Amino acid sequence: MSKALDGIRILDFTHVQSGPTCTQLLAWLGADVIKVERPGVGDATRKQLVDVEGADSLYFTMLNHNKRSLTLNSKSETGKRVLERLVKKCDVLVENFAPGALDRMGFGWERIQELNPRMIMASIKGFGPGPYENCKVYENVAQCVGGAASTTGFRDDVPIVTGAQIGDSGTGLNLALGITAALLQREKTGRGQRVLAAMQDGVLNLCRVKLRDQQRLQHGPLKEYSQFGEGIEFGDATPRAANDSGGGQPGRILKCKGWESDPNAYTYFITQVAVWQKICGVIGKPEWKEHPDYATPPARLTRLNEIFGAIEAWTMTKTKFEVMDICNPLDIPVGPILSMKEIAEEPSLRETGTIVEVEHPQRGSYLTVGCPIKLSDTEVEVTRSPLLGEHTEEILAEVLEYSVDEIAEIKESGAV
Ligand code: CAO
Repeated sequence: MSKALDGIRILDFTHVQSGPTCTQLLAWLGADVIKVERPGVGDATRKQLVDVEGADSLYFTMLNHNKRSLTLNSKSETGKRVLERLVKKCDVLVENFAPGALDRMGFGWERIQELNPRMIMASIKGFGPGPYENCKVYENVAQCVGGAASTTGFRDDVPIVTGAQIGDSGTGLNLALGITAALLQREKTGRGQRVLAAMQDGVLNLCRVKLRDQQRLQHGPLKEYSQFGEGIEFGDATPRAANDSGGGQPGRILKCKGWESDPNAYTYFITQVAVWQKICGVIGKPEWKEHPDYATPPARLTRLNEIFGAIEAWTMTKTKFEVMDICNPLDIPVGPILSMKEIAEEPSLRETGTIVEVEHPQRGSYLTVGCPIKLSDTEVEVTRSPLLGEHTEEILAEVLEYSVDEIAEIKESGAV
């Protein structure tokens, strides 16, 4: 079966998490991704969080499937010549170096355009243009400067970063979309272009409902937040709202049977307006169905603690899966808090390729996440990440079309 991005070749200058997320996705969709790494060193994550001595870490393998690895010292004279040829042979250059690194290497946007006017140059940076554009940024910094941390956590406690890597992997997804759009536009214009995805922008984009609430605050308290019903005044910024949904359909995380010993024996429970009467029936409060203090969404807003208390008294008598089994047929939206262990063992996620088991020569088999986007005409087969420099000779010969003697010379120079 052909794949969506067949024939697209990517010069992958990415490292750590954000950029590799993007190029891994492009590789899954069929692009030929050539990961360029420093000889003898490679992507720093290869040797970070090592769990199997001598093997590439899970951190690296889980971000670099379906790629080929070329080692190249792009700061040496020979290395620069090889890189020039690579730029001419590729469609897209993807990078997430610290700001200015590519210019210092001699491969800024103007040089890239001279070498290959069709090339798309795609970058992830911590910040877009402005006062912080030269800053280095990691995941949690992005979550803090993008508005996620100030709105996550409990009202009376410190700001919290989330376990979801919204700054790194989230921005990688944005960049992949930008690249595919630029490839489509190139079909019409014949020209490449620059694509920038800033991590601050990516996090903020995912926090839009909190910016919505910031503006709603100017017109009165946020009535869907628990703090309204508790009579606690709002300040001048969107507060942390713990597990409140904060939207038009109030929801919370509630204890389920076993919560005393199992840290994940909880369910999310949404009191969707359309199923209010069914909720009252399930939790044994039929009198709330028509009672004026409970029957309408505005009436319920000042009573959320009492209402969720009653729902929790019911959920605590059931396991989180029983809650799901009872509520789903009634269209009541609930979701068990699944642990990573439960997710890793969930057969349906294996069947869809969302979780995949991969064989690796240094570490044996391990689990990884598969492609989260399913295309009916592009079957994704997850193949293991490359060893450092595993494809150097192959790429020099097949992609860059160097002769045997030239390859020997390049190797002799220490550039690869
Ligand atoms: N050959 C020769 N030199 C190479 C090379 C190669 N193949 N690959 C990288 N280098 C050089 C770079 O040119 C750079 O050199 P200079 O500093 O002299 O310009 C140097 O290696 C280090 O690159 P870096 O500054 O990007 O790496 P770092 O470890 O110091 O910083 C990070 C890492 C992530 C903070 C920074 O790259 C960054 O801010 N990136 C943008 C934001 C981002 O993606 N953050 C998410 C990271 S995941 O949490």
